[in-house]
Amino acid sequence: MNKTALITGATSGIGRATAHEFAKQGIRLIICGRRQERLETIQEALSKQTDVHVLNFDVRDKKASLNAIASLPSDFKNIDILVNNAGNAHGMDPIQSGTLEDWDAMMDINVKGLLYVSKAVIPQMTERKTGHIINIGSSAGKEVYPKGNVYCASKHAVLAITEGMRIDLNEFNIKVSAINPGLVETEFSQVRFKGDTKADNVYKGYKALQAQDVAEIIYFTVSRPAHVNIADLLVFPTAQASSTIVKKDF
Ligand code: NDP
Ligand code: 8X3
Repeated sequence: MNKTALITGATSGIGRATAHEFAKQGIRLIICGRRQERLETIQEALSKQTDVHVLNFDVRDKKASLNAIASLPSDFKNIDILVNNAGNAHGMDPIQSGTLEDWDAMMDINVKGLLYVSKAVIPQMTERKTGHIINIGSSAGKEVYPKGNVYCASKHAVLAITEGMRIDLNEFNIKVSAINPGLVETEFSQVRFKGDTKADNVYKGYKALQAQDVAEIIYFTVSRPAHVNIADLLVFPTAQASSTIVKKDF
């Protein structure tokens, strides 16, 4: 596939697995994240399969996001596939005891960060009348669960933005897709629970989705024929029926 993809949150979990999957398929990569060492390690590993450019910026920082994407060398400027993946849950508290810092982090990263990166990438897509934007939503964008409040709100926003993008970019031949996973075993819970032991139990007693499972779905989505757009996809591990119903072995 002679295409160029920009993946945010490529240093871990779903984003990193997607970078590996895309590299395997020959897609040229712009990998983004804040952890420089990881970006370089991934670049080194994947450069054997494809061209890889690294961008280190915090998606919360509007200027840094716009500047980083503007700094791309000319052979990486035409981005065919944008995977808006960077994001996390921060905390899991009832609304009456959640912290402002956690709320800011989720809205700033999951929602505003996605918008900043999209703002920087979309103009060359509209100009070329081609492109595919994949927004990583969540089952949390489809239903609200106890103590999920603001994380669920951020992912509901991602779904609304996805629909808005699909409508507004329709005339430019740009595909827009939301991929919405349930429980995926990544660093997500380490971040959510700030390293607390609570994180250790989230994926115990059942087989959660693995980052590779989602990466394969993302590649499937971007490799459909030109006339096919997977608009909105929900994927759970088999053990999960909804945000709150998970069949565990204990
Ligand atoms: P990980 O914690 O493993 O990965 C999160 C990625 O986001 C990292 O690469 C991290 O990079 C990046 N990131 C976080 N904050 C920022 C920031 N401020 N600026 C730039 N990059 C940032 O989690 P997942 O792979 O699980 O999560 C990826 C996406 O999938 C998220 O949007 C998440 O909401 C969504 N999701 C996850 C599910 C799960 O159960 N795991 C289920 C459904 C959706 P770095 O720290 O280097 O900046
Ligand atoms: C991540 C899945 O259930 O922890 O988006 O919200 S969940």
